[in-house]
Amino acid sequence: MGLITTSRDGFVGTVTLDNAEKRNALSSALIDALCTALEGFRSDHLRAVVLRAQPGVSVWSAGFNIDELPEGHRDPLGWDDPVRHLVREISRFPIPVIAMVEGSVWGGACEVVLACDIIVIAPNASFAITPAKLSVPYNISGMLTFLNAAPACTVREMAFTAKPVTAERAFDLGMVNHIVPIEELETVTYGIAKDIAANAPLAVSVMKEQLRILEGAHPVSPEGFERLQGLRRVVYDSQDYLEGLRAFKQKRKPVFEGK
Ligand code: KGA
Repeated sequence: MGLITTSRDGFVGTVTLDNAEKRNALSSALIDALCTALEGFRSDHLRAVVLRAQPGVSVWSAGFNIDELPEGHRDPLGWDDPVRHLVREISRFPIPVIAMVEGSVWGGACEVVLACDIIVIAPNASFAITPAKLSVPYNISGMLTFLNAAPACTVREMAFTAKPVTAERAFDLGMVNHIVPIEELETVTYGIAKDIAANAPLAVSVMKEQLRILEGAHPVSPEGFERLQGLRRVVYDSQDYLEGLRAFKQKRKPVFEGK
């Protein structure tokens, strides 16, 4: 079974997440397929890409494939983690990527959407930052994706409570570009894609790269970086981390003890 489908219309490419059975959880296989599709669009010189799920889904993506997270004592979200690859691929991709979202977006998928260049959502979209639900120490560049997308107090509330924010609130906070009735979602999204495609692709891609470098220009001292990595290690070495994974697999609420 395919995990994604792709299509193209003129200069606009579309990648559709197509594994509703597993709620489009971001498995390494799905991410490989998605990155391969993006590379194909790049070599064919497309000018805008829409990233979407199948129409009518209630879950756009359930985030990291929790079944693939390591059992403990290993950084679960290190440099080579598939979601990190995908976020880097989208943000370094020389073509704008537009996320078109209906349904709920969880954890790593929330980061993936927020890493896209433009976000168009339906009123039933919602976004949750979930590491605290699982006792996973999110990685540093991932936290920066959230900080670049939402005010710091919003990131704190979302990260500490792990509760979804509604589409309307995400729009009011400036986290997304447009919220439109579901019947207009495709028209508005593909209208933006066509506007981009009609412009000069070299200028667009260099502006995208300028914005990426400027957004990422947050100096962290080596000591600060090592401190954060050390603190993250305490979390993935903990009993709570194992409990978070176990509880998900056993379909029950986790019992966290802070150790
Ligand atoms: N990873 C792996 N499998 C998943 C999954 C995930 N994130 N989410 C769902 N599945 C599987 C689930 O185990 C079930 O498989 C199937 O998808 C349908 O899910 O059929 P199976 O083999 O039992 P379910 O729960 O029955 O669907 P639902 O009732 O429609 O509920 C949908 C939601 C999205 C609400 C529910 O599946 C859910 O809560 N999923 C986890 C959402 C989440 O917490 N994601 C965060 C993932 O972690 C993450 O991104 C990290 C590491 N982070 O934030 O740090």
